[in-house]
Amino acid sequence: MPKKIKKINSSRRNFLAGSATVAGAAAAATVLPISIASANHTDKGARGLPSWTGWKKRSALIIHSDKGMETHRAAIGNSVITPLRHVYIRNNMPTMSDAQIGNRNKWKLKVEGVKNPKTYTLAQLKQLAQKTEATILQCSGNGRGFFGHKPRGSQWETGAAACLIWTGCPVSAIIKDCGGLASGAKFLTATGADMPKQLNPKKALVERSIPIKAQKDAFVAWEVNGVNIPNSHGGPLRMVTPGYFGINNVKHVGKLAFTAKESSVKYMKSSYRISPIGKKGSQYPSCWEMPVKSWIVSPLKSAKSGNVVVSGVAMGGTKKVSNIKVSVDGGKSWKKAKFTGPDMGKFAWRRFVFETKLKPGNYKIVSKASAGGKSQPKLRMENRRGYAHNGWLDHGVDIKVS
Ligand SMILES: Nc1nc2c(c(=O)[nH]1)N[C@H]1C(S)=C(S)[C@@H](COP(=O)(O)O)O[C@H]1N2
Ligand SMILES: [Mo]
Repeated sequence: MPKKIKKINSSRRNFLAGSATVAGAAAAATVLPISIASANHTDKGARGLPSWTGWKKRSALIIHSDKGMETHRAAIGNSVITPLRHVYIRNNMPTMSDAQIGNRNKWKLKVEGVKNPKTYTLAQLKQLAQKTEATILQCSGNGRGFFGHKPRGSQWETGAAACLIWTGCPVSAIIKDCGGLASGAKFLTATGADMPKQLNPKKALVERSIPIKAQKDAFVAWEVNGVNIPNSHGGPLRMVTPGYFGINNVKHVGKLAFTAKESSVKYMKSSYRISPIGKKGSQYPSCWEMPVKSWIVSPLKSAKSGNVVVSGVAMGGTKKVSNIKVSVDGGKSWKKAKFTGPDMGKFAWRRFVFETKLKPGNYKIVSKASAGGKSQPKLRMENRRGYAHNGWLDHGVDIKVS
């Protein structure tokens, strides 16, 4: 069992914020078991953070509500992997408490829709197969704050996204161990165990279906950036769906089912559908695969004239990001930027830098990534709830050079 750390402000905690490198994250694993108590959604703990995730770094986050906090644009770090204390939180249901979770290694995962249905404990999954992979966790509504029609929901700008290293058991190994898929399986459906019992599952169960082809990349993870997945990020076991939007990465996962149909709960049927403004319904596309996207991380407001280093992150969604361009004149002319830092595979983002000489004046700096033969569009795709924004214009920054 992870040791409980009561003093959330201790220097050992702060150490995690600095663990932005892979080696640092791995080193953190040996000294930093995490266990966070309390599932009370509204209880404000130390420094304005909700107590159920009081170990977060307050200054790295913008708190939108008691269910959503995003990383400041300047706080995703310059080491590819996002420090865990800076990572955004988005809850549809309250985070499960230590008391609800119990012994982490005894956590159960039920598997259905296979030849031989089984229930695994977390300890058994650890012995079945393992993989470690960097992926991007990004809320479908990241960038919603840029929409003109003020869609309902957290007004995220760029910070409902993180690049994280997970360790878990591949879904393909589970399927194999269960004798293969049952016939007619078209979707991989994952169910969270976080819904309070008194609620109606049709309305409140976090259950998400993704196309069955995603099983080859998907895994159920127990570790993130070298530590046990904290409760507020869906520990002790969480679905990781590389290349797919945040909601499909079901936290506190208790069941995997290989189903003929998509789940009929609200979070599948009507929420997370990309529909025209004023329309809704299950006939519209679900928030599944993420599109190519990039944004600038620095500078954000001002710079000194002379040599200016522009930096940011670029992601390909389900494809490898191949190219990144920067414009300092609002998109009239573009130049190639350079990727820097480790290439952690197609599901991770890449950090980019662009060096330029700027005279005093006002500049609109924008970035445009390409992946799999597609480039970011200039404009957002207007839609009711403000999902899947990858337009480059809104993600630019207005800089005053003096
Ligand atoms: N069980 C469960 N899984 C969940 C959620 C939830 O509320 N419950 N929220 C989803 C949403 S909308 C997003 S964007 C991500 C957020 O993950 P994070 O809070 O670890 O950043 O988890 C997804 N998985
Ligand atoms: Mo989300």
